[in-house]
Parts: sequence; C-alpha cells; structure tokens
Amino acid sequence: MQLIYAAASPFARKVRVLAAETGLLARIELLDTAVLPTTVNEQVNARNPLGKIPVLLTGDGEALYDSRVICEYLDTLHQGRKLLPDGGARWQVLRLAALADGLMDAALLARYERSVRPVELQWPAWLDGQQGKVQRALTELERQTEHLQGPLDLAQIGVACALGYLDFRFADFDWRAGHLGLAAFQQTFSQRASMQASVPG
Ligand code: 99T
Repeated sequence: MQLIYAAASPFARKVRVLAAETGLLARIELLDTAVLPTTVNEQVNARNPLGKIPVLLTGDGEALYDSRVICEYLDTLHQGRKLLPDGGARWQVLRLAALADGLMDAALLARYERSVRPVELQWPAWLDGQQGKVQRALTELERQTEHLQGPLDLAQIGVACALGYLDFRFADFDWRAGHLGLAAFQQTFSQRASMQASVPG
C-alpha cells in the first residue's frame, strides 16, 4: 500500500498513527507531497478529485479517501483489538472522532485564511467563525475527557492529532489554558512512539 501524505497534515498523521499502532505501518510506503487549495497537484487530483490528502493506494489499485475511510479500512486489516469498536461504544467513538476531525477542519481553514489568502481579501468575521468552532470543540472535548481514557481507539488518535496540529500551526494559541483534562491527555498520549514518529514539521 502507499499513502500520499504531508508531514504537516493532521489527517494524514491520524492514518500514520493508526497504522503504527496496529502494526500495519511496515506495509505502507509513504509518498510525500504538498497540497494547497490554490495550487494544482495532479498526482493527488488523479487519485482524489477533491485534491486533498491523505489518499491511500491499496494493494489492488483502489485509491481510498478521506482519512476517516482510510482509518476504517486499515482497521479491517489487522487481527488486534479494533480501534473502531463494534457495539455500544462505536457511536461514542465515532462522534468524538468526528469532533476531532471538525476541529482540524476549522483550524485548517483558519490557517488557510491567515497564511494563504491575500491580506486584502481576508475576512475577520469568517476567521472568527472558524476560531469559534475550534473553541467550542475544545470545550466539548474537555467535557468528554473521561471518554479518552479507555483502551486505545480512533477518537483518542484523532483528538491527539488535532491538538498536535494546534501546537504546530497555532503555537501562539494557548489551548491548554482552561482545558486541563485535555492537556493531561495530550501530555500522556503524545509520548507514544507512534506520535513521536509523526511529529509535524
Ligand atoms: O484543501 C485542499 O485543497 C488541500 N488540503 C488538504 O488536502 C488537507 C491537508 S492538511 N487535507 C484535508 O483537508 C483532508 C480532510 C479530509 N476530510 C480527510 O482526509 O479527513 C494540511 C495541513 C497544513 O498544511 O497545515
């Protein structure tokens, strides 16, 4: 398998962490690329019409996207305990994972607004809107930290990658203030070898 990714992408990091945690990483060749909504990347567009990464090229020639689908796919390929559990916990895990993905989406849009959009076209109210989503997601994740304590699952990976993205792209934003449970979670989770091996840069 091949994973089209960028080291900066928290969505791709989620896939890489899940692959490492489930013993699948050795079966995946990492193909580094660069994407922006304002530039054409033919290599990515040919596999994902949305022009977004990550994209997983499976052994049988399929291109899978987005990160949620790739994670679910990879979770079927290993024999260990599933990171997307069946049964009652499934919806809890999926909802938390969706919240983490949404936090990443909003943070990424804020990043594009601040760093990619020409200054004369920037729209403060729109940036405020994205930052509001990030803040509300953090508040809710803080309320849910008890659900991040159990055996490893997809939600924990997503939350850790979302928080890591805030540290990477928004170093001036002290998200830990007022979110002490989340800060403690991240302090512990980020020590995992899978996280250390995928620090964005
Ligand atoms: O929006 C674009 O055209 C290019 N952006 C991306 O491909 C980003 C890279 S993170 N990926 C996504 O937005 C994927 C979202 C999708 N729902 C998924 O895979 O879950 C780049 C981060 C950075 O450079 O700061």
